[in-house]
Amino acid sequence: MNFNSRIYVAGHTGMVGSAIIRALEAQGCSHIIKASSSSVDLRNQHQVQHLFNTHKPEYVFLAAAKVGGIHANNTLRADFLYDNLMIQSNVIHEAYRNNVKKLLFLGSSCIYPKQAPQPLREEYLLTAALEPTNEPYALAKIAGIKLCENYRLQYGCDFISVMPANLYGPNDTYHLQHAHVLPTLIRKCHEAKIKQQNTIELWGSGTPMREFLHVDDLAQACLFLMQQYSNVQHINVGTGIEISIAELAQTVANIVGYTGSFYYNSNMPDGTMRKVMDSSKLQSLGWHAQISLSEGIKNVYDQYIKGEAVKAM
Ligand code: GFB
Repeated sequence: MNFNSRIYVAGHTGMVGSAIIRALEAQGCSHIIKASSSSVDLRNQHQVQHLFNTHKPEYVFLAAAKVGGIHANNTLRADFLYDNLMIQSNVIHEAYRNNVKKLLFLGSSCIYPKQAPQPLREEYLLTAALEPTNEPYALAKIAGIKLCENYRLQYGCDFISVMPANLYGPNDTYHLQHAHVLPTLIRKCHEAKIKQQNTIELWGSGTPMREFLHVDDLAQACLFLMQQYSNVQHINVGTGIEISIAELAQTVANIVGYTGSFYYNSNMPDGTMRKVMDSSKLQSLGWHAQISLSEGIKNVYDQYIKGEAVKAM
């Protein structure tokens, strides 16, 4: 991949896709192909065929996906399975048909079994049952990994899969029911501060542990892996640092300036109790995350209060 390569970023308006575009533009890449969901429905095979026939991309970052937090995953189950299976099948198959030089597919740490040993190593995939709240999304992402793996094995395609930790950053979604925990905490703490409320509802027990990765770190890792990694096995991208949801809530409250308390609604699910990834494979290639969680949250909150890079309230 070089400055003049034709690079298609599928999902360019999303948090991950827009971060990859920022990173590519910063490197001087000038031929980036973007297609909004209003012009191309990636679930539609004919529209994806037309897109590839027209633009002939040489490299593809497959960041398009239906995503959401625990409640969205748990309730929009058919949509998470169908949309993601269709999007990734169409894009990966057209990348094969059009002789794309390399494709990078983005998955998620929820592909690993619910009770897998920690930290999660790449080889733990498909060794036991999944977490029920996000089984449809995880199954779709596992199918995406297997598509990349098997197009490589059968046709020699240079398709790789990257599994990030829980992401946050610019262009996140702040929907109170459907978003992930970190943007939701920012919104809840900010609104409680403004309205002078002294208590905030959170979900589950507060005890699950999560590993958070800033999306700009992920974008750097994706560019690095596009250049450096060509292997049949997927690869983890994380920081290796865990935090409980209760600790995260307090961290966000301190940054936002919310001084009230939190209570936990146990009618809402905890999901996986722990999912910290072993990213030693990536680190051994020479890549490390650069953005600390507190620095990243401060940066995102600054943008949130300015109304920048914020979606779907
Ligand atoms: O970020 P989150 O929705 O996704 O939730 P997952 C993380 C943890 O935060 C869970 C708790 O234990 C939630 O119960 N939590 C507490 C809250 N309060 C809230 C709240 O107000 N909103 C939200 N959203 N959570 C998703 C998967 O899992 O992570 C996806 O469903 C994907 O498939 C994604 O893998 C990265 O980390 O539980």
